[in-house]
Amino acid sequence: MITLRNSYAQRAHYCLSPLAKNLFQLMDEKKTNLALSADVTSAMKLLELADQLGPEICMLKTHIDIISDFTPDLTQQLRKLALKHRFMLFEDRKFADIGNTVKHQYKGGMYHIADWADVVNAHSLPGPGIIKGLADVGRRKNRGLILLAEMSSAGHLMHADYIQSTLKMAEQFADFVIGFITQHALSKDPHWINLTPGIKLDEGSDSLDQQYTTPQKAILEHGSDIIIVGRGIIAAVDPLAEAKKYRECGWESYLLRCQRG
Ligand code: S5P
Repeated sequence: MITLRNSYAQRAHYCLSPLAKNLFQLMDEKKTNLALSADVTSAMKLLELADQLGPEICMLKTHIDIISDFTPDLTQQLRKLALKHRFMLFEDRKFADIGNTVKHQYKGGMYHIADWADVVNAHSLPGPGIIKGLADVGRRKNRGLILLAEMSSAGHLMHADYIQSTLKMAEQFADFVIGFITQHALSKDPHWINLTPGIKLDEGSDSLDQQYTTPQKAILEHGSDIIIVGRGIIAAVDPLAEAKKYRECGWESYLLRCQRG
């Protein structure tokens, strides 16, 4: 039986979403389960990070609305770098409205997110209509959606029943929803991708209730597949050297999990 402890390549066969399949394969071939959260406010800095750290990562996570000098050229350049270094673009938009509204937010406005982001995320709070709205736009572009099941911040309101309901909702759209933002794997089903933010090499917190766990704990104890790292890398003196450390740590933990079976 294929479980979460099998390799990414084996799990790829069980994905109903073509994008999820591609992502597992990319991780397997590139040997990285590191996503960089590039939370910077300048377009040039974002492009620099994407080019320099691109070879180390499977995904570049953006908050496009914090860029103070945004122009559409930025997202075109990001797409070029995603192709050059083979990583996916994940716009951390955290949609949270009714289907009709998120449709507009996803495809239009200033950012035209659906035109360049391989993956976006959404809260399950409004109910299945939010997924239907995003799927209307994203399916035909071969995009994927991640549902926020469990956040990393202290005192969040996503309790066990909310998390389970999020999983049930995802199951109805398994060709479009690729997995979850979560601190723990939600299901034994091998096709869901579990992405975990709130990762640093040392546990701790920040002054605004962010909580950190280590790559080893996230992957070996909590069933995470992709570690999302922001300040642990970008605030370092040498972000490239630090990214290599997180990459190695994430990949070794994954190999150990596969070995243990
Ligand atoms: O529960 C969550 C979900 C997300 S997507 N907790 C998070 O921290 N995030 C995002 O991950 C957050 O918006 C930020 O972009 C990143 C974590 O950044 P770091 O600097 O704390 O590693």
